Amino acid sequence: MAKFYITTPIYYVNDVPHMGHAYTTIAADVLARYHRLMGDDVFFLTGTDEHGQNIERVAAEKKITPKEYCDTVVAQFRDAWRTLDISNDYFVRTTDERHIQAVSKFAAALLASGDVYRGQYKGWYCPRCEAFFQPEELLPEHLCPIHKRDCEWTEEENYFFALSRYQDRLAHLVGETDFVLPETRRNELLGVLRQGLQDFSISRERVHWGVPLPGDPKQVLYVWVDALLNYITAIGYGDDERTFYRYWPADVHLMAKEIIRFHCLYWPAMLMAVGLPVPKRVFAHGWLTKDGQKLSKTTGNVIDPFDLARRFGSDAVRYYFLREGAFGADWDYTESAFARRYNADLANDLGNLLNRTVQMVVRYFDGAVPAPLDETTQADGQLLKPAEALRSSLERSLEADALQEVLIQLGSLVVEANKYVQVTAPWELAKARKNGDEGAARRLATVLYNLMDVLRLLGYAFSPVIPRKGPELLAQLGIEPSGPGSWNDQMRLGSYLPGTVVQPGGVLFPKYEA
Ligand code: ME8
Repeated sequence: MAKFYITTPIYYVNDVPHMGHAYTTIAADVLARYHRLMGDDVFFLTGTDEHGQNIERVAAEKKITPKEYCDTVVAQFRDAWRTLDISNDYFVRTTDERHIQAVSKFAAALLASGDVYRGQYKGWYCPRCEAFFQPEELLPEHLCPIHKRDCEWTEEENYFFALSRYQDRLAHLVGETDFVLPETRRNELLGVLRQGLQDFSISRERVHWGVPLPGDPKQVLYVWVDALLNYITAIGYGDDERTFYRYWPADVHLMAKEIIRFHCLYWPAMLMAVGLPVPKRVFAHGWLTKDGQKLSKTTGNVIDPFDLARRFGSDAVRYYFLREGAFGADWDYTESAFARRYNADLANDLGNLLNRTVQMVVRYFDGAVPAPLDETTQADGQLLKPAEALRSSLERSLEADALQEVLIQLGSLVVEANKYVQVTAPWELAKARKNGDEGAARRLATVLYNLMDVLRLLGYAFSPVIPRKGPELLAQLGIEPSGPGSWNDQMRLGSYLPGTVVQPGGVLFPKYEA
């Protein structure tokens, strides 16, 4: 059995969960669910990043301990993931005792690697990014290029990691392998590599809320080093070798594009330094904006996953965010586009296909799926050919993390099936059958079998994206959801048992009226 280890970033608890976080997490969930259907041994990880100066400061303002502050935000993240039906296998917190222990072990190994030295740090520091910037990277007035807030001039004695020694190995990893996708991100990193890599400091003297550095407890580990290590501590690095080696290296780290330097340069180099394998892939998707503006708590430009899930249903949220923008590109969210696509793709195209098909099985065959009696016509081929090809085209898109493609392929099969209803006009066949036309009777049975079989395929293949409505759709077809490893069987046409009794149910996706 193949294994599939997928991760999201661990989100900072300095913000409440918003649709930006949800976007990555939904994408990871969908990939995890497909891989489970395919029979892989899946480990899907998400969690929270809770250390650092920023959190220390916010908690002090609120007059609570950092841990108390973290607990309240973590509860909201857990709640968001429950609301969106996220099926993570583990939720890691950097304040977990287990994480802290394993981080200490890793830090000790790193200190012993020969790639760490003491030095003086001077630079511009953004406490929100928890990162240093070169003077030329700053905006005027020493503003952080990401947050557009003040950076602080900082001088302190730190431990440094000799990233520059990994220049050639990283250039090979990034430039010559499929380590980073999509292509645009690879080019960006090659640009960084061409400028020459700088060593970076892995500890902080003035921060207290973090993991103490082994051997020098006046220093805590730099929050980014602490955070990156979640990917190995959560699967047992340092305390459960068997599980660790069962899943490591990760198959894919998902994230948005702003944190690829940490993941594609710092992270593999640190792993190389202690002799561990590097992750197989980093996939960086684009940035979501709303109504043309950056998502921001301060300006109130947020997309609230709880609100959307309440009004549209969690399945619709999951569907829309993956369908609307190419996974990898930046794109803009507007509620009107969401409502439009919801009504068009889900309420109309998919919902109506289900309703009218099931209704026809009830009307013309007393609710029992007919056996296909006829030979295949050209019209049948128009529907059945793409349906046959669906499995391999989905597999190709999933392999490339091309999630929008997955949904486009499913959506075009829905469109094809609706066309098939128009072209074959079962109601005409039913009339002819009533008048004793044997050929029309056979055709009618065949047409409805084909439609039902394609609906079955769609309900199954859509389920990782819409884990509530997919099984509901199948239930209306009289089919139980199938478990892990059912992919090859269920993605084959013709596996619908004639005689199965349909269970017409409610409207799958009620029309949304603003
Ligand atoms: O960076 N569009 O945490 P973070 C798309 N703790 N994705 C978005 C987004 C947007 N507008 N806003 C947020 C951190 N995201 C670190 C990570 S990992 C070892 C440490 C998503 O809370 C996207 O996945 O700032 C992005 O990379 C992540 O949230 C940043 O989360």
